[in-house]
Amino acid sequence: MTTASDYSEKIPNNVELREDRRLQRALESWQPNFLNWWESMGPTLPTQDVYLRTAINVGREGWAHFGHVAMKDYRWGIFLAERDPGRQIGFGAHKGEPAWQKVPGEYRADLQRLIVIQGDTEPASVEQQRNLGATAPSLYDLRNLFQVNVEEGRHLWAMVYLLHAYFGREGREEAEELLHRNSGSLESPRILGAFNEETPDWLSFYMFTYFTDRDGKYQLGTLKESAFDPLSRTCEFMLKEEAHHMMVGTTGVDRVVERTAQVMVENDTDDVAALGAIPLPVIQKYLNFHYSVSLDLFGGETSTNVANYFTAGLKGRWLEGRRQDDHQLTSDSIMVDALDDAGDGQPSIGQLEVSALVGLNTDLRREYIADCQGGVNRWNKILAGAGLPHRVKLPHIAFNRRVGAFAGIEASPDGELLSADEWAARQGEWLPTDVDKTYVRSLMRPVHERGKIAAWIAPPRNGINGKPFDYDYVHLA
Ligand code: BYC
Repeated sequence: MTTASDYSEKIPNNVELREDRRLQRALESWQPNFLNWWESMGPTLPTQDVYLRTAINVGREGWAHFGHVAMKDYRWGIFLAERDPGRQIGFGAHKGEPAWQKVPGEYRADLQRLIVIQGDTEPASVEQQRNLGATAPSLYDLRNLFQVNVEEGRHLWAMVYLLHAYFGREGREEAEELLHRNSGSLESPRILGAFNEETPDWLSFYMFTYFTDRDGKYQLGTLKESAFDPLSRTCEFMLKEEAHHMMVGTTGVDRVVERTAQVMVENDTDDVAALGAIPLPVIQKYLNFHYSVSLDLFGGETSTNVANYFTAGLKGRWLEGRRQDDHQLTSDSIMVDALDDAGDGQPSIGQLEVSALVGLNTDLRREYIADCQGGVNRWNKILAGAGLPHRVKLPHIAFNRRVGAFAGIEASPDGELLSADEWAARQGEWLPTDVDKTYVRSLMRPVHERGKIAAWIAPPRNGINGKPFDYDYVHLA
């Protein structure tokens, strides 16, 4: 079922907003608050206009428009994927029943919580990235940063629409709160850990868009399965935009590794810091950090919350429809990573059999880890292609964890358990130190000239939307 896209309204949408004046008014009164937030917490680099993709519809025959727009005039709209009127719930206790068009009273609180957590991450990432424009390595990268930022803004709109349309006064209050919490704030931080970390340099940005946006891909994938049809349709469309964010991260790290490898080979040295590239051990440390904080975003290895979400039909599994089981899991089990304590006070890292429902965060995290390994394989291929024996790798699942089974212990990237003292003495070998961060930051000088690129990163293979690398992607103010 297609609903025509209305692009003439204050808030572009394909949800027939004009048919519901109350909702339209409520969202129109949230809009200036959003714009104030964007002005005060969004990108700081002044620009005239940016070559951006704007979502204008959801159909197969083209859903986006590309063109130079002033960022404050970006048309943040509300777009849900097309409705399938015959859609049935695919898992949990309500499997086979028609998908819900309204929120069932008994699941209201849980659904609202999931939507708020999802919504909270979107503006958080914009806040984390707000100063990066000042040090962009090229106009192409600058444009991609802003594209990611405006789309995260649109994803906030997507969640706020659901809160306003389906959760009454409480939903409207939560929508306000989404603009009041801030990344890194001491009084009112963002909800999930990774979204209070800094993104102070472009290596962090690429790692964030590779590892943390990828958590977004997997979480949205599970919410796309939701019995609550408006949430499912919203997430389906968000995933379409998310693909570009993945591309920015994947090719961003590719290009850093490529440049480092090139400088290593040309100068026959591992010590590329003196030559203006980012040393491989520093890249590995950034990878270790962003991967481990992103693993935390999946919640505990075992969780009754996730068991309840699944049974209720609120949150499914990654590619639920392709799973070859009963989609209810009431009598299945799964091995999850766990800390074994043999009773002698010497814990070790092992596995534990638990009910499949309680282990669903682990199930999703494993899908994610397999996907992350794909990036590592790519980067190692670049190193191998340059004739280098060096390799990067994903650290052990227990490394640097602050949530879940390993929150209370420390482990090396190889999974060796460490005492607190050993960890304190050695963590600088594995996580970026102040010296590493200062070095990376020292490379972050803006290259805002058309067709030019910073020396620590290789140019991209392709431009955006068929445009060349040296296109005028951004006009600075
Ligand atoms: N930090 O039962 P547990 C994205 C809390 S990213 C702080 O194991 P559950 C994006 C947890 O809330 C995707 N707290 O957790 C990316 C719970 O609190 P309560 C965002 C944490 O509920 C880049 C307690 O610990 N979307 O889109 O099974 C740019 C016990 O935990 C953390 C979602 O996450 C943490 N890391 O799973 C832009 C989807 N982890 O109940 C955007 C919605 C857990 O004791 N969220 N806690 O007060 C969910 O599905 C789940 O809430 C979680 C946690 C997966 C986050």
